[in-house]
Amino acid sequence: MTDAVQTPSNGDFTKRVFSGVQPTGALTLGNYLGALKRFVDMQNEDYETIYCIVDLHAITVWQDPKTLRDQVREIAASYLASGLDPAKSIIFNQAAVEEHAQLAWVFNCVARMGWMQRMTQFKDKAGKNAQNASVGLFTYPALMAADILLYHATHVPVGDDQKQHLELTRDIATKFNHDFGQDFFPITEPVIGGPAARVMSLRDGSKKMSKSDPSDLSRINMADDADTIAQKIRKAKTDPEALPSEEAGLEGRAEARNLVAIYAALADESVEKVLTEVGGKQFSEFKPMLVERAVEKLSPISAEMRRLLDDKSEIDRVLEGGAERARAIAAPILKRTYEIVGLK
Ligand code: AQP
Repeated sequence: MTDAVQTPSNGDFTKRVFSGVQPTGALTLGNYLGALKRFVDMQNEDYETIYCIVDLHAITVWQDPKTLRDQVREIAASYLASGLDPAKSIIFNQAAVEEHAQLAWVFNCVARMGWMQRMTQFKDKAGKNAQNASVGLFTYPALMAADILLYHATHVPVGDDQKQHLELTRDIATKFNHDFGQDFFPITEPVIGGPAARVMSLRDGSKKMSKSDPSDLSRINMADDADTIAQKIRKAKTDPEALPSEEAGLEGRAEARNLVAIYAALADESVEKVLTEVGGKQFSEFKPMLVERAVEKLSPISAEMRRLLDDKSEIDRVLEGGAERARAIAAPILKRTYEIVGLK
């Protein structure tokens, strides 16, 4: 890792990945396929990788102080059990590196009200009672931009739901660079795609699978045991038709598309390829195949999570070491930002 502050004038930005997950509950198969699995893939490619547990984001909605630290550890356990390796990736929690909040303040002053007001996630999460939502929930995307740009990250793997926030990060970087006449922040590329960029609820194919959905039957949790996974998939909403052999046949069949996409992502195959294998099958035949895939992938991960959470000292060591390495990159970038703005 380098702690030099790079700008395009002294060379291209290092290929660096930043991404994060909120410690707001047990992770779902959506989080795994849309985020964690890709975190691991990118760790093993040609990038420096930084993966954060974004606890400052979590408190934009109420979190019980007694359980928040354990929720952070649970996400850390999910990261490690999924294959993130602290020798290859920096793994830490956001609150441990104060520079995140400091850069977020600068970005709150760069971002415009109109930009924030367009964010659909705020509208979804605040619901009908927007006047009662926290100000933090409204300015969440400025903190997310700070998370990413504090490390001059060039690539961010996220699920499809985060695309708009990534665009706002690019807008903030562009405006900052323009306002202060320097190409200081990179224009970060989102890394979105694959069959599971948006895993949908098992109960409603028009809604994202989410860890905060009130119905546990709507999602598969990474820590669910084999019986629970089988039961949830058996109860998953479907339609009476057999599966098609081509993708066009999934048109207007949100639940069928979702189950096939999950299968494809678990099997590391494309939806087209899966349909050539399962086309013509009824759900009564396909669902047990999906159960088998899901259990095969998640069982070893949940067993390793249980092992890690049995003795939390290993997790705490990883988080402490990660925070130190993260700070070594973040501090000079924040310092230079303050200088550019005229704060030092
Ligand atoms: N259903 C999903 N399909 C694909 N990717 C998903 N992600 C979340 N749900 C899906 C991706 O997981 C990463 C971490 O998400 P997060 O915890 O920071 O927040 P989120 O997007 O708000 O996820 P949830 O599960 O819906 O959490 P709650 O219920 O707390 O709001 C992100 O990369 C996200 O895209």
